[in-house]
Amino acid sequence: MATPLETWVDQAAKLTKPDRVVYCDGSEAEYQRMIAEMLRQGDSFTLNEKTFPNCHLHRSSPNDVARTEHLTFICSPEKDEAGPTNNWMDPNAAKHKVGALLDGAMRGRTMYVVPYVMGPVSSPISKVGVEVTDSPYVVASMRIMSRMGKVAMDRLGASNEFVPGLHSLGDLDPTRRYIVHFPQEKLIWSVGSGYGGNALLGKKCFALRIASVMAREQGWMAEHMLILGLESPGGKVTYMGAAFPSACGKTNLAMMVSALENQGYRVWTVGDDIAWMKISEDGYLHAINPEAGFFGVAPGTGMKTNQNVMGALHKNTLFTNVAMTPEREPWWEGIGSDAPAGLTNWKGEAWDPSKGTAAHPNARYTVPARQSPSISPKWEAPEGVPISAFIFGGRRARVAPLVYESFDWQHGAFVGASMASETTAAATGDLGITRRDPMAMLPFCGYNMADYFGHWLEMGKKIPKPPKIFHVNWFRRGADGKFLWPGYGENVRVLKWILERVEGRGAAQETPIGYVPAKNGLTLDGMKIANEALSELLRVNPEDWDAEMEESRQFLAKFGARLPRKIGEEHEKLARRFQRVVTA
Ligand code: GTP
Ligand code: SPV
Ligand code: MN
Repeated sequence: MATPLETWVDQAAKLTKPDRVVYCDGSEAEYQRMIAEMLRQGDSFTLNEKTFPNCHLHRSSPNDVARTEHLTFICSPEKDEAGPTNNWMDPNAAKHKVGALLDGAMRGRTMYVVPYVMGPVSSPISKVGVEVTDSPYVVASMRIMSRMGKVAMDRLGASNEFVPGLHSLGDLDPTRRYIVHFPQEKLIWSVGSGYGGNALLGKKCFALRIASVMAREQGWMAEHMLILGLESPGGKVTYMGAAFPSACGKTNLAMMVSALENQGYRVWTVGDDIAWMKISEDGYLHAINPEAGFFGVAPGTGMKTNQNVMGALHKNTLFTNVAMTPEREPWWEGIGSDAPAGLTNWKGEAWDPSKGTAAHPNARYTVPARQSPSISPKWEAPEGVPISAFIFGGRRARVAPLVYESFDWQHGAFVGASMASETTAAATGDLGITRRDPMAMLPFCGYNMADYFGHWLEMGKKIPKPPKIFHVNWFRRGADGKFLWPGYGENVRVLKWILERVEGRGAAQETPIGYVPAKNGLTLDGMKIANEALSELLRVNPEDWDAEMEESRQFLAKFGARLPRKIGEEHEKLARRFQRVVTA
Protein backbone atom coordinates (compact mmCIF):
# COMPACT_ATOMS: atom_id res chain seq x y z
CA MET A 1 0.00 0.00 0.00
CA ALA A 2 1.17 3.50 -0.72
CA THR A 3 2.36 5.55 2.28
CA PRO A 4 0.76 8.94 2.96
CA LEU A 5 3.96 10.51 1.57
CA GLU A 6 3.77 8.52 -1.68
CA THR A 7 0.10 9.34 -2.06
CA TRP A 8 0.77 13.05 -1.69
CA VAL A 9 3.77 12.95 -4.06
CA ASP A 10 1.60 11.19 -6.66
CA GLN A 11 -1.02 13.93 -6.38
CA ALA A 12 1.63 16.62 -6.72
CA ALA A 13 3.04 14.88 -9.80
CA LYS A 14 -0.42 14.57 -11.37
CA LEU A 15 -0.83 18.31 -11.01
CA THR A 16 2.64 19.50 -12.06
CA LYS A 17 3.38 16.73 -14.64
CA PRO A 18 7.17 16.36 -14.32
CA ASP A 19 9.13 14.12 -16.71
CA ARG A 20 10.47 12.14 -13.76
CA VAL A 21 10.29 11.98 -9.97
CA VAL A 22 13.45 11.56 -7.87
CA TYR A 23 13.40 10.85 -4.11
CA CYS A 24 16.38 12.57 -2.46
CA ASP A 25 18.61 10.68 -0.01
CA GLY A 26 20.64 13.63 1.29
CA SER A 27 24.02 12.14 0.33
CA GLU A 28 27.11 14.09 -0.69
CA ALA A 29 27.00 12.36 -4.10
CA GLU A 30 23.47 13.65 -4.58
CA TYR A 31 24.56 17.19 -3.58
CA GLN A 32 27.26 17.00 -6.27
CA ARG A 33 24.64 15.87 -8.82
CA MET A 34 22.51 18.93 -7.94
CA ILE A 35 25.54 21.21 -8.36
CA ALA A 36 26.36 19.56 -11.70
CA GLU A 37 22.77 20.20 -12.84
CA MET A 38 22.98 23.84 -11.69
CA LEU A 39 26.24 24.29 -13.62
CA ARG A 40 24.59 22.73 -16.68
CA GLN A 41 21.65 25.13 -16.43
CA GLY A 42 24.18 27.98 -16.67
CA ASP A 43 23.12 30.07 -13.64
CA SER A 44 25.78 28.68 -11.29
CA PHE A 45 29.57 28.63 -11.17
CA THR A 46 32.28 26.78 -9.31
CA LEU A 47 34.44 29.09 -7.19
CA ASN A 48 38.23 28.90 -6.68
CA GLU A 49 38.86 25.27 -5.73
CA LYS A 50 42.03 26.08 -3.79
CA THR A 51 40.77 28.92 -1.59
CA PHE A 52 37.04 28.04 -1.57
CA PRO A 53 36.81 24.24 -1.98
CA ASN A 54 33.34 22.91 -2.80
CA CYS A 55 31.95 26.47 -2.96
CA HIS A 56 29.62 27.67 -5.67
CA LEU A 57 27.97 30.85 -6.84
CA HIS A 58 24.35 30.88 -7.93
CA ARG A 59 22.90 33.87 -9.80
CA SER A 60 19.17 34.17 -9.50
CA SER A 61 16.87 35.85 -11.92
CA PRO A 62 17.30 39.64 -11.31
CA ASN A 63 13.63 39.97 -10.43
CA ASP A 64 13.85 37.18 -7.84
CA VAL A 65 16.30 38.29 -5.18
CA ALA A 66 14.26 38.70 -1.98
CA ARG A 67 11.07 37.62 -0.25
CA THR A 68 7.94 39.06 -1.83
CA GLU A 69 5.60 39.78 1.04
CA HIS A 70 2.83 41.20 -1.16
CA LEU A 71 2.64 37.82 -2.94
CA THR A 72 2.55 35.80 0.28
CA PHE A 73 -0.85 34.69 1.57
CA ILE A 74 -2.38 33.01 4.59
CA CYS A 75 -5.35 30.99 3.33
CA SER A 76 -7.38 30.35 6.45
CA PRO A 77 -11.10 29.65 6.00
CA GLU A 78 -11.99 33.06 7.48
CA LYS A 79 -10.22 36.32 6.65
CA ASP A 80 -10.28 37.30 10.30
CA GLU A 81 -8.15 34.28 11.21
CA ALA A 82 -5.35 35.67 9.04
CA GLY A 83 -5.84 39.09 10.62
CA PRO A 84 -5.20 42.64 9.41
CA THR A 85 -1.42 42.22 8.95
CA ASN A 86 -1.53 39.23 6.57
CA ASN A 87 -2.60 38.98 2.95
CA TRP A 88 -5.53 36.59 2.81
CA MET A 89 -7.03 34.44 0.12
CA ASP A 90 -9.95 32.06 0.48
CA PRO A 91 -8.45 28.53 0.52
CA ASN A 92 -10.59 27.30 -2.39
CA ALA A 93 -9.88 30.40 -4.43
CA ALA A 94 -6.15 29.96 -3.73
CA LYS A 95 -6.20 26.30 -4.77
CA HIS A 96 -7.96 27.29 -7.97
CA LYS A 97 -5.74 30.26 -8.82
CA VAL A 98 -2.35 28.85 -7.79
CA GLY A 99 -3.35 25.34 -8.90
CA ALA A 100 -3.75 26.71 -12.43
CA LEU A 101 -0.17 28.02 -12.32
CA LEU A 102 1.14 24.70 -10.96
CA ASP A 103 -0.78 22.67 -13.55
CA GLY A 104 1.90 21.27 -15.86
CA ALA A 105 4.53 23.57 -14.33
CA MET A 106 7.12 20.77 -14.15
CA ARG A 107 6.75 19.56 -17.73
CA GLY A 108 10.21 18.78 -19.12
CA ARG A 109 11.66 18.98 -15.61
CA THR A 110 12.52 16.64 -12.76
CA MET A 111 10.48 16.68 -9.58
CA TYR A 112 12.73 16.22 -6.58
CA VAL A 113 11.13 14.89 -3.40
CA VAL A 114 12.97 16.39 -0.44
CA PRO A 115 12.09 14.91 2.96
CA TYR A 116 13.62 16.89 5.82
CA VAL A 117 13.66 17.15 9.59
CA MET A 118 13.42 20.60 11.16
CA GLY A 119 15.46 20.28 14.35
CA PRO A 120 17.95 17.74 15.71
CA VAL A 121 16.99 14.32 14.35
CA SER A 122 16.28 12.80 17.77
CA SER A 123 14.66 15.84 19.40
CA PRO A 124 11.05 15.51 20.56
CA ILE A 125 10.59 19.16 19.50
CA SER A 126 11.62 18.46 15.87
CA LYS A 127 9.18 17.94 13.00
CA VAL A 128 9.26 16.46 9.52
CA GLY A 129 8.47 18.30 6.31
CA VAL A 130 8.53 17.18 2.70
CA GLU A 131 9.15 19.60 -0.14
CA VAL A 132 8.73 18.68 -3.77
CA THR A 133 10.54 21.07 -6.09
CA ASP A 134 11.82 21.37 -9.64
CA SER A 135 14.84 23.45 -8.60
CA PRO A 136 18.21 21.74 -8.01
CA TYR A 137 19.33 24.96 -6.23
CA VAL A 138 16.49 24.47 -3.74
CA VAL A 139 17.50 20.83 -3.21
CA ALA A 140 21.15 21.79 -2.65
CA SER A 141 20.13 24.61 -0.30
CA MET A 142 17.77 22.35 1.67
CA ARG A 143 20.59 19.86 2.14
CA ILE A 144 22.62 22.60 3.88
CA MET A 145 19.72 24.19 5.76
CA SER A 146 17.99 21.07 7.11
CA ARG A 147 18.58 17.41 8.01
CA MET A 148 17.52 16.14 4.64
CA GLY A 149 16.98 12.79 2.91
CA LYS A 150 17.30 9.36 4.51
CA VAL A 151 17.30 10.62 8.13
CA ALA A 152 13.95 12.28 7.50
CA MET A 153 12.50 9.23 5.70
CA ASP A 154 13.60 7.06 8.62
CA ARG A 155 11.93 9.38 11.11
CA LEU A 156 8.75 9.65 9.04
CA GLY A 157 8.27 5.97 8.13
CA ALA A 158 4.69 5.34 7.01
CA SER A 159 3.31 8.13 9.19
CA ASN A 160 1.24 11.00 7.87
CA GLU A 161 2.89 13.45 10.27
CA PHE A 162 4.69 15.71 7.86
CA VAL A 163 4.09 19.18 6.51
CA PRO A 164 3.84 18.97 2.72
CA GLY A 165 5.19 21.78 0.56
CA LEU A 166 4.81 21.98 -3.19
CA HIS A 167 7.28 24.26 -4.97
CA SER A 168 7.83 25.04 -8.63
CA LEU A 169 9.92 27.74 -10.23
CA GLY A 170 7.08 28.17 -12.72
CA ASP A 171 8.22 30.80 -15.22
CA LEU A 172 9.74 33.12 -12.55
CA ASP A 173 7.42 35.89 -13.66
CA PRO A 174 6.58 38.04 -10.61
CA THR A 175 3.04 38.48 -11.90
CA ARG A 176 2.61 34.71 -11.62
CA ARG A 177 4.32 34.30 -8.25
CA TYR A 178 2.44 33.13 -5.15
CA ILE A 179 3.49 31.77 -1.80
CA VAL A 180 0.33 30.42 -0.18
CA HIS A 181 -0.16 28.74 3.18
CA PHE A 182 -3.09 26.62 4.30
CA PRO A 183 -2.83 26.69 8.10
CA GLN A 184 -5.82 24.42 8.62
CA GLU A 185 -4.39 21.70 6.36
CA LYS A 186 -0.78 22.53 7.33
CA LEU A 187 0.06 22.75 3.63
CA ILE A 188 2.30 25.09 1.60
CA TRP A 189 2.25 25.90 -2.13
CA SER A 190 4.84 28.16 -3.74
CA VAL A 191 5.23 29.02 -7.41
CA GLY A 192 7.24 31.49 -9.44
CA SER A 193 10.27 32.14 -7.22
CA GLY A 194 13.55 30.37 -6.44
CA TYR A 195 14.56 32.76 -3.64
CA GLY A 196 15.32 31.57 -0.08
CA GLY A 197 12.32 32.39 2.05
CA ASN A 198 9.96 31.98 -0.92
CA ALA A 199 11.33 28.61 -2.04
CA LEU A 200 13.12 26.80 0.81
CA LEU A 201 9.80 25.83 2.29
CA GLY A 202 11.20 24.45 5.57
CA LYS A 203 12.35 27.89 6.60
CA LYS A 204 9.84 30.74 6.84
CA CYS A 205 6.83 28.89 5.36
CA PHE A 206 6.96 25.84 7.65
CA ALA A 207 9.20 26.74 10.61
CA LEU A 208 7.42 30.06 11.17
CA ARG A 209 4.08 30.49 9.37
CA ILE A 210 2.74 26.93 9.72
CA ALA A 211 4.66 26.20 12.94
CA SER A 212 3.33 29.35 14.63
CA VAL A 213 -0.18 27.94 14.12
CA MET A 214 0.87 24.52 15.48
CA ALA A 215 2.64 26.18 18.41
CA ARG A 216 -0.49 28.02 19.45
CA GLU A 217 -2.61 24.88 19.14
CA GLN A 218 -0.08 22.82 21.11
CA GLY A 219 1.20 25.33 23.69
CA TRP A 220 4.73 26.08 22.48
CA MET A 221 6.44 28.93 20.57
CA ALA A 222 7.84 29.31 17.05
CA GLU A 223 9.75 32.58 16.78
CA HIS A 224 11.98 34.55 14.36
CA MET A 225 14.78 34.38 16.91
CA LEU A 226 18.46 33.60 17.02
CA ILE A 227 19.63 31.48 19.95
CA LEU A 228 22.99 32.19 21.60
CA GLY A 229 24.85 31.16 24.70
CA LEU A 230 26.82 33.84 26.55
CA GLU A 231 29.74 32.30 28.40
CA SER A 232 30.86 34.28 31.46
CA PRO A 233 34.09 34.01 33.49
CA GLY A 234 34.14 30.61 35.16
CA GLY A 235 32.55 28.94 32.14
CA LYS A 236 28.84 29.25 32.92
CA VAL A 237 26.73 29.66 29.77
CA THR A 238 23.46 31.63 29.79
CA TYR A 239 21.17 31.21 26.78
CA MET A 240 19.21 34.01 25.12
CA GLY A 241 16.81 34.28 22.19
CA ALA A 242 16.71 37.45 20.11
CA ALA A 243 14.07 38.53 17.61
CA PHE A 244 15.18 41.18 15.11
CA PRO A 245 13.49 41.72 11.74
CA SER A 246 15.14 40.45 8.55
CA ALA A 247 18.64 41.80 7.91
CA CYS A 248 18.80 43.50 11.31
CA GLY A 249 21.69 41.57 12.81
CA LYS A 250 20.58 38.15 14.12
CA THR A 251 23.29 36.14 12.35
CA ASN A 252 25.93 38.66 13.36
CA LEU A 253 24.89 38.66 17.01
CA ALA A 254 24.63 34.87 17.16
CA MET A 255 28.09 34.43 15.61
CA MET A 256 29.75 37.40 17.26
CA VAL A 257 33.47 37.61 18.01
CA SER A 258 33.26 39.03 21.52
CA ALA A 259 35.10 42.26 22.29
CA LEU A 260 35.27 41.10 25.93
CA GLU A 261 36.88 37.74 25.27
CA ASN A 262 39.89 38.81 27.38
CA GLN A 263 37.50 39.25 30.31
CA GLY A 264 36.03 35.78 29.85
CA TYR A 265 32.88 36.65 27.86
CA ARG A 266 32.27 34.62 24.72
CA VAL A 267 29.31 33.96 22.49
CA TRP A 268 28.30 30.44 21.36
CA THR A 269 25.91 29.99 18.44
CA VAL A 270 22.89 27.70 18.70
CA GLY A 271 20.82 29.24 15.90
CA ASP A 272 20.74 32.41 13.78
CA ASP A 273 17.15 32.83 12.57
CA ILE A 274 14.45 30.59 14.05
CA ALA A 275 13.69 29.15 17.49
CA TRP A 276 11.19 26.46 18.45
CA MET A 277 10.59 26.51 22.18
CA LYS A 278 8.79 24.29 24.67
CA ILE A 279 8.36 24.44 28.42
CA SER A 280 10.60 21.83 30.00
CA GLU A 281 10.43 19.93 33.30
CA ASP A 282 13.09 22.19 34.79
CA GLY A 283 10.65 25.10 34.51
CA TYR A 284 12.58 26.87 31.75
CA LEU A 285 11.52 27.47 28.20
CA HIS A 286 13.86 25.29 26.11
CA ALA A 287 14.83 26.26 22.57
CA ILE A 288 16.03 24.27 19.59
CA ASN A 289 17.28 25.60 16.29
CA PRO A 290 15.13 23.86 13.67
CA GLU A 291 17.72 24.58 10.97
CA ALA A 292 21.07 22.98 10.16
CA GLY A 293 22.64 25.86 8.23
CA PHE A 294 22.80 29.63 7.99
CA PHE A 295 21.27 31.57 5.09
CA GLY A 296 22.98 34.84 5.93
CA VAL A 297 23.29 38.34 4.46
CA ALA A 298 26.74 38.67 2.82
CA PRO A 299 27.17 42.47 2.42
CA GLY A 300 28.59 44.06 5.56
CA THR A 301 30.18 40.77 6.65
CA GLY A 302 33.98 41.03 6.78
CA MET A 303 37.09 40.20 8.78
CA LYS A 304 36.67 43.44 10.75
CA THR A 305 33.00 42.97 11.58
CA ASN A 306 32.72 39.21 11.96
CA GLN A 307 35.65 36.80 11.70
CA ASN A 308 33.53 33.86 12.81
CA VAL A 309 31.21 34.16 9.83
CA MET A 310 34.12 34.74 7.45
CA GLY A 311 35.88 31.70 8.92
CA ALA A 312 32.86 29.54 8.18
CA LEU A 313 32.57 30.51 4.51
CA HIS A 314 35.73 29.02 3.02
CA LYS A 315 34.35 25.57 2.15
CA ASN A 316 31.07 23.84 1.25
CA THR A 317 29.27 27.18 0.87
CA LEU A 318 26.67 28.12 -1.70
CA PHE A 319 26.73 31.86 -2.45
CA THR A 320 23.80 33.63 -4.07
CA ASN A 321 24.05 36.93 -5.95
CA VAL A 322 27.49 37.92 -4.69
CA ALA A 323 30.13 39.37 -7.03
CA MET A 324 33.09 37.30 -8.28
CA THR A 325 36.76 38.31 -8.60
CA PRO A 326 38.98 37.27 -11.52
CA GLU A 327 40.44 34.64 -9.14
CA ARG A 328 36.89 33.25 -8.89
CA GLU A 329 36.55 34.25 -5.25
CA PRO A 330 33.32 35.72 -3.83
CA TRP A 331 33.28 39.46 -3.15
CA TRP A 332 30.76 41.90 -1.66
CA GLU A 333 30.54 45.39 -0.27
CA GLY A 334 31.91 45.47 3.29
CA ILE A 335 34.04 42.33 2.90
CA GLY A 336 37.02 44.44 3.99
CA SER A 337 38.98 44.74 0.72
CA ASP A 338 38.58 47.19 -2.15
CA ALA A 339 36.77 45.98 -5.23
CA PRO A 340 39.47 44.36 -7.37
CA ALA A 341 39.88 45.14 -11.06
CA GLY A 342 38.00 42.76 -13.29
CA LEU A 343 35.17 42.16 -10.84
CA THR A 344 31.99 40.53 -12.17
CA ASN A 345 28.82 41.82 -10.55
CA TRP A 346 25.93 39.72 -9.24
CA LYS A 347 24.24 39.82 -12.63
CA GLY A 348 27.33 38.46 -14.36
CA GLU A 349 28.34 41.78 -15.96
CA ALA A 350 31.78 43.42 -15.87
CA TRP A 351 31.35 45.71 -12.87
CA ASP A 352 31.92 49.44 -12.63
CA PRO A 353 30.57 51.65 -9.86
CA SER A 354 28.04 53.28 -12.22
CA LYS A 355 26.26 49.91 -12.32
CA GLY A 356 25.34 50.05 -8.63
CA THR A 357 26.65 47.67 -6.01
CA ALA A 358 28.70 44.68 -7.19
CA ALA A 359 26.87 42.25 -4.92
CA HIS A 360 23.11 42.49 -4.55
CA PRO A 361 22.33 44.14 -1.16
CA ASN A 362 20.48 40.94 -0.22
CA ALA A 363 23.23 38.62 -1.51
CA ARG A 364 23.44 35.58 0.76
CA TYR A 365 25.63 32.66 1.78
CA THR A 366 24.27 29.23 2.63
CA VAL A 367 26.65 27.38 4.93
CA PRO A 368 26.45 24.34 7.23
CA ALA A 369 26.03 25.51 10.85
CA ARG A 370 28.69 23.08 12.08
CA GLN A 371 31.32 25.05 10.12
CA SER A 372 30.93 28.08 12.36
CA PRO A 373 33.91 28.42 14.73
CA SER A 374 31.44 29.66 17.36
CA ILE A 375 28.98 26.75 17.09
CA SER A 376 27.76 25.73 20.53
CA PRO A 377 28.49 22.21 21.80
CA LYS A 378 24.76 22.18 22.66
CA TRP A 379 23.47 23.18 19.24
CA GLU A 380 22.06 19.75 18.52
CA ALA A 381 21.00 18.89 22.08
CA PRO A 382 17.65 17.08 21.69
CA GLU A 383 16.27 18.80 24.82
CA GLY A 384 17.30 22.26 23.56
CA VAL A 385 18.85 24.96 25.72
CA PRO A 386 17.15 26.81 28.62
CA ILE A 387 16.38 30.43 27.73
CA SER A 388 17.00 33.11 30.37
CA ALA A 389 16.42 36.24 28.27
CA PHE A 390 14.46 37.34 25.21
CA ILE A 391 15.78 40.31 23.28
CA PHE A 392 13.68 42.28 20.82
CA GLY A 393 15.34 44.74 18.50
CA GLY A 394 15.16 46.64 15.27
CA ARG A 395 16.74 49.30 13.15
CA ARG A 396 15.76 52.65 14.60
CA ALA A 397 17.68 55.81 13.72
CA ARG A 398 15.96 57.47 16.68
CA VAL A 399 13.62 56.73 19.59
CA ALA A 400 14.75 53.30 20.85
CA PRO A 401 17.75 53.42 23.20
CA LEU A 402 20.70 51.02 22.93
CA VAL A 403 19.09 48.67 25.44
CA TYR A 404 16.27 48.57 27.97
CA GLU A 405 14.64 45.97 30.15
CA SER A 406 10.90 45.52 30.47
CA PHE A 407 9.23 45.54 33.89
CA ASP A 408 7.72 42.07 33.59
CA TRP A 409 6.50 39.50 31.04
CA GLN A 410 3.26 41.32 30.22
CA HIS A 411 5.10 44.59 29.65
CA GLY A 412 7.72 42.66 27.64
CA ALA A 413 4.99 41.20 25.43
CA PHE A 414 3.77 44.75 24.82
CA VAL A 415 7.33 45.89 23.98
CA GLY A 416 7.44 43.09 21.39
CA ALA A 417 3.95 43.82 20.08
CA SER A 418 4.71 47.50 19.53
CA MET A 419 8.23 47.24 18.14
CA ALA A 420 9.17 48.78 14.81
CA SER A 421 12.07 48.70 12.39
CA GLU A 422 13.27 50.29 9.16
CA THR A 423 12.69 48.03 6.13
CA THR A 424 15.69 46.28 4.51
CA ALA A 425 16.64 44.56 1.24
CA ALA A 426 15.55 41.15 2.60
CA ALA A 427 12.10 41.82 1.18
CA THR A 428 11.22 43.64 -2.04
CA GLY A 429 9.74 47.12 -1.58
CA ASP A 430 10.84 50.49 -0.27
CA LEU A 431 13.96 50.57 1.91
CA GLY A 432 14.39 52.37 5.21
CA ILE A 433 10.70 52.93 5.93
CA THR A 434 9.86 52.53 9.61
CA ARG A 435 7.13 49.95 10.01
CA ARG A 436 5.63 48.12 12.99
CA ASP A 437 7.03 44.60 13.07
CA PRO A 438 5.74 42.86 16.22
CA MET A 439 8.23 40.36 17.60
CA ALA A 440 9.96 40.53 14.15
CA MET A 441 7.09 38.26 13.03
CA LEU A 442 5.05 40.65 10.86
CA PRO A 443 5.77 38.68 7.65
CA PHE A 444 5.90 35.29 9.36
CA CYS A 445 2.89 34.85 11.65
CA GLY A 446 0.47 32.29 10.20
CA TYR A 447 -2.60 33.64 12.00
CA ASN A 448 -4.17 36.78 13.42
CA MET A 449 -1.46 38.65 15.30
CA ALA A 450 -3.93 39.71 17.98
CA ASP A 451 -4.30 36.02 18.85
CA TYR A 452 -0.53 35.66 18.64
CA PHE A 453 -0.15 38.39 21.29
CA GLY A 454 -2.72 36.47 23.32
CA HIS A 455 -0.60 33.34 22.96
CA TRP A 456 2.45 35.23 24.26
CA LEU A 457 0.46 36.39 27.29
CA GLU A 458 -0.75 32.82 27.93
CA MET A 459 2.77 31.40 27.67
CA GLY A 460 3.96 33.93 30.23
CA LYS A 461 1.49 32.50 32.72
CA LYS A 462 2.56 28.92 32.00
CA ILE A 463 6.37 29.18 32.08
CA PRO A 464 7.54 28.67 35.70
CA LYS A 465 10.88 30.40 35.01
CA PRO A 466 10.12 32.84 32.19
CA PRO A 467 12.91 34.66 30.36
CA LYS A 468 13.33 38.36 31.20
CA ILE A 469 12.48 40.51 28.20
CA PHE A 470 14.77 43.23 26.77
CA HIS A 471 14.87 45.54 23.75
CA VAL A 472 18.03 46.61 21.89
CA ASN A 473 18.87 48.97 19.03
CA TRP A 474 22.33 48.88 17.41
CA PHE A 475 21.25 51.36 14.74
CA ARG A 476 20.63 54.69 16.50
CA ARG A 477 22.17 57.57 14.54
CA GLY A 478 23.69 60.86 15.55
CA ALA A 479 23.05 64.32 14.07
CA ASP A 480 25.66 63.52 11.38
CA GLY A 481 23.60 60.51 10.29
CA LYS A 482 26.25 58.04 11.44
CA PHE A 483 25.64 55.06 13.73
CA LEU A 484 26.36 56.05 17.35
CA TRP A 485 27.20 52.50 18.43
CA PRO A 486 30.00 50.48 16.79
CA GLY A 487 27.94 47.27 16.88
CA TYR A 488 29.10 43.75 15.97
CA GLY A 489 31.62 42.39 18.54
CA GLU A 490 31.01 45.38 20.83
CA ASN A 491 27.40 44.24 21.26
CA VAL A 492 28.69 41.75 23.83
CA ARG A 493 28.82 44.69 26.26
CA VAL A 494 25.05 44.89 26.04
CA LEU A 495 24.71 41.12 26.39
CA LYS A 496 26.86 41.32 29.53
CA TRP A 497 24.48 43.90 31.06
CA ILE A 498 21.52 41.71 30.12
CA LEU A 499 23.20 38.75 31.82
CA GLU A 500 23.80 40.84 34.94
CA ARG A 501 20.15 41.92 35.02
CA VAL A 502 19.07 38.28 34.64
CA GLU A 503 21.26 37.49 37.64
CA GLY A 504 19.77 40.36 39.64
CA ARG A 505 22.86 42.56 39.32
CA GLY A 506 23.69 45.27 36.79
CA ALA A 507 23.28 48.96 37.52
CA ALA A 508 20.07 50.31 36.03
CA GLN A 509 18.00 53.42 35.98
CA GLU A 510 14.21 53.35 35.79
CA THR A 511 12.54 55.24 32.94
CA PRO A 512 8.95 55.21 31.65
CA ILE A 513 9.84 52.59 29.01
CA GLY A 514 11.74 50.29 31.37
CA TYR A 515 15.20 50.00 32.91
CA VAL A 516 18.14 51.38 30.98
CA PRO A 517 21.78 50.95 32.07
CA ALA A 518 22.91 53.42 34.70
CA LYS A 519 25.84 55.70 33.77
CA ASN A 520 28.35 53.10 34.95
CA GLY A 521 26.17 50.14 34.06
CA LEU A 522 27.81 49.15 30.77
CA THR A 523 31.34 47.74 30.67
CA LEU A 524 33.06 50.11 28.25
CA ASP A 525 36.76 49.59 28.95
CA GLY A 526 38.84 49.04 25.86
CA MET A 527 36.30 50.87 23.71
CA LYS A 528 36.31 54.38 22.36
CA ILE A 529 32.99 56.18 22.60
CA ALA A 530 32.32 59.85 23.23
CA ASN A 531 30.32 60.73 26.34
CA GLU A 532 27.73 62.59 24.26
CA ALA A 533 27.27 59.55 22.01
CA LEU A 534 26.68 57.36 25.03
CA SER A 535 24.17 59.78 26.57
CA GLU A 536 22.30 59.97 23.29
CA LEU A 537 22.31 56.16 22.97
CA LEU A 538 20.71 55.76 26.38
CA ARG A 539 18.39 58.77 26.18
CA VAL A 540 14.64 58.29 26.46
CA ASN A 541 13.26 61.41 24.83
CA PRO A 542 9.58 62.08 25.78
CA GLU A 543 8.95 63.96 22.52
CA ASP A 544 10.12 61.03 20.38
CA TRP A 545 8.07 58.70 22.52
CA ASP A 546 4.94 60.83 22.14
CA ALA A 547 5.01 60.22 18.40
CA GLU A 548 6.01 56.60 18.96
CA MET A 549 3.06 55.95 21.26
CA GLU A 550 0.66 57.51 18.77
CA GLU A 551 2.01 55.26 16.00
CA SER A 552 1.84 52.10 18.08
CA ARG A 553 -1.67 53.06 19.25
CA GLN A 554 -2.82 53.36 15.63
CA PHE A 555 -1.17 50.08 14.73
CA LEU A 556 -2.68 48.15 17.63
CA ALA A 557 -6.10 49.67 16.90
CA LYS A 558 -6.12 47.73 13.61
CA PHE A 559 -6.83 44.58 15.59
CA GLY A 560 -10.05 46.02 17.00
CA ALA A 561 -11.78 44.07 19.75
CA ARG A 562 -9.57 41.04 19.06
CA LEU A 563 -6.54 42.76 20.65
CA PRO A 564 -5.94 41.31 24.13
CA ARG A 565 -7.03 43.83 26.74
CA LYS A 566 -3.70 43.52 28.54
CA ILE A 567 -1.78 44.81 25.52
CA GLY A 568 -4.00 47.90 25.43
CA GLU A 569 -3.54 48.30 29.17
CA GLU A 570 0.24 48.30 28.82
CA HIS A 571 -0.05 51.08 26.25
CA GLU A 572 -2.08 53.16 28.71
CA LYS A 573 0.36 52.44 31.53
CA LEU A 574 3.26 53.59 29.36
CA ALA A 575 1.47 56.84 28.57
CA ARG A 576 0.77 57.42 32.28
CA ARG A 577 4.41 56.82 33.20
CA PHE A 578 5.49 59.47 30.69
CA GLN A 579 2.87 61.86 32.03
CA ARG A 580 4.28 61.51 35.54
CA VAL A 581 7.78 62.32 34.23
CA VAL A 582 6.58 65.36 32.31
CA THR A 583 4.50 66.78 35.16
CA ALA A 584 7.04 65.90 37.87
P1 GTP B 1 17.91 37.63 8.16
O1 GTP B 1 18.76 36.49 7.73
O2 GTP B 1 17.35 38.40 6.99
O3 GTP B 1 16.81 37.23 9.10
O4 GTP B 1 18.86 38.71 8.84
P2 GTP B 1 19.70 38.84 10.20
O5 GTP B 1 18.84 39.46 11.23
O6 GTP B 1 20.36 37.54 10.54
O7 GTP B 1 20.80 39.93 9.82
P3 GTP B 1 22.39 39.86 9.66
O8 GTP B 1 23.11 39.51 10.92
O9 GTP B 1 22.68 39.01 8.48
O10 GTP B 1 22.73 41.38 9.35
C1 GTP B 1 22.15 42.12 8.32
C2 GTP B 1 22.98 43.34 8.01
O11 GTP B 1 23.15 44.15 9.18
C3 GTP B 1 24.39 43.00 7.52
O12 GTP B 1 24.72 43.88 6.47
C4 GTP B 1 25.25 43.26 8.73
O13 GTP B 1 26.57 43.57 8.37
C5 GTP B 1 24.51 44.40 9.44
N1 GTP B 1 24.73 44.37 10.91
C6 GTP B 1 24.65 43.29 11.71
N2 GTP B 1 24.93 43.61 13.01
C7 GTP B 1 25.19 44.93 13.02
C8 GTP B 1 25.55 45.85 14.06
O14 GTP B 1 25.68 45.51 15.24
N3 GTP B 1 25.71 47.16 13.69
C9 GTP B 1 25.58 47.56 12.39
N4 GTP B 1 25.76 48.84 12.10
N5 GTP B 1 25.25 46.71 11.38
C10 GTP B 1 25.06 45.42 11.69
C1 SPV C 1 14.69 36.75 6.28
O1 SPV C 1 14.33 37.43 5.30
O2 SPV C 1 14.28 36.99 7.46
C2 SPV C 1 15.63 35.63 6.11
C3 SPV C 1 15.96 35.21 4.77
O3 SPV C 1 16.08 35.05 7.09
S1 SPV C 1 14.65 34.31 4.03
O4 SPV C 1 14.98 32.88 4.13
O5 SPV C 1 14.56 34.70 2.67
O6 SPV C 1 13.42 34.54 4.74
MN1 MN D 1 15.17 35.77 8.99
